[in-house]
Amino acid sequence: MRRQVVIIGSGPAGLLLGQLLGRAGIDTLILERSTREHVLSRIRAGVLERGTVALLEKAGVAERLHREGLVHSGVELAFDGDRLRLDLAALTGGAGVSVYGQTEVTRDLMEAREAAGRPTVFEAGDVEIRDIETACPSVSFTVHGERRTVACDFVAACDGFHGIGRRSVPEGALRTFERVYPFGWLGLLTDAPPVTDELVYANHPRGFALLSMRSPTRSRYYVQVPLETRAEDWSDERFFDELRLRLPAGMASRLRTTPSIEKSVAPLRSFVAEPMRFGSLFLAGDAAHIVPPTGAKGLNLAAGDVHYLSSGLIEHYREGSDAGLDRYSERALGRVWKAERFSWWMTSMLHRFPGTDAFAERMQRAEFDHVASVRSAAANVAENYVGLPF
Ligand code: RFL
Ligand code: PHB
Repeated sequence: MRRQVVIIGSGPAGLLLGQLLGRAGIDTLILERSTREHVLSRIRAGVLERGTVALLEKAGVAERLHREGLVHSGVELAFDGDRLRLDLAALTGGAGVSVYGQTEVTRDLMEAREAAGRPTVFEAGDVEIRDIETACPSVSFTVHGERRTVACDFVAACDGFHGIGRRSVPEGALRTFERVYPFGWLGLLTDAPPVTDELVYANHPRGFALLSMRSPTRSRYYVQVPLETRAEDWSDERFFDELRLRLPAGMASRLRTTPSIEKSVAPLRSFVAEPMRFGSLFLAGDAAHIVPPTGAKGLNLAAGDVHYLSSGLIEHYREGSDAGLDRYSERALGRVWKAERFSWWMTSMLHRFPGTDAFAERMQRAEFDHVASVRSAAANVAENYVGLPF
């Protein structure tokens, strides 16, 4: 069997790449380790930048997003009970973000792929990538106990941080950069109307808290927790009690304890692998970089990579030019590092770091006051939050 492009991973990066290439007449096969149901049950991101929305439009999968997604033209920061609303629209000349769950983006893309009859192999085990230093790479995998091999022109590793793609690059060809933060986020999803109209990111002496949402009837909340925290040890009551303690008084009093649909702990990490290409293998999304979720950038960065990679591949097949592919890593990384900076900055300003000193805490407060009082500082945060242009 032969395909033009084999995509590993059916998360947002792999699915969006498959959709954009498919619409351009390029033949793709997606190999996914998990089941379809498992991929659709992972609760992750909730905020889409305008560039991500535009790319989903281009991919022909934005109809439900426009119908059901919530457009937010502001976001709130809180510090020890003091509140600051960033008017994203006023600070950026009209931009905002869309609140629409990653689960929904994934579902829309999967349904579009199925409707177009493009192939995906779920539960593809032991994926192995070979000959990426040549123009004839191949990918082998096991499905229903049978080993298969597919030859192709290119392999796109969209298989997340723990995937096989990055590990298939020869030792020494990649340089990696990493920062692991000494805390995680405990997230809770609940069927209750959000207590605020916009997202609220709060720094409090007890730790960071975030009020987010998925729809007018579904809320998503997070609290900073020690790394060793187990979600099972946190009852819904305990979670809401802690969340209330970290919020400005007016918000805390409106927050009711409602049953959780999902509760999980996510560690926080910054990570970049350079370059994002080795021969015929391209890395995209979490396979190449991780940001802490504080800036809501992970899924959006995956979309940015897919924008550059899809246009390079389309140029290759349509015009016979490799200029876009040759520049892929450089163009993607330019945007990645800016988002790494923003996510690191938001994380540094809003969390309580164990063992930190009073000077570091005053610096956090000074950052908040600076954004609150200097318009250009607020505009800088707003421009990054709505997303830098591709
Ligand atoms: P994914 O979504 O991890 O998908 C990778 C897919 O590859 C499969 N896979 C394999 N398949 C075959 N063979 C192998 N060897 C394989 N190894 C792995 C996996 O099963 C999976 O299906 O990566 P992708 O597509 O790059 O997408 C990245 C995003 O999922 C991620 O960046 C975001 O979820 C990050 N993120 C957020 N991003 C935002 O833009 N806005 C947010 O508000 C936001 N909030 C978050 C987040 C991530 C969080 N967690 C849990 C890490 C909030 C949280 C709590
Ligand atoms: C979410 O709704 O899951 C979410 C929103 C904003 C973030 C991170 C996560 O910065």
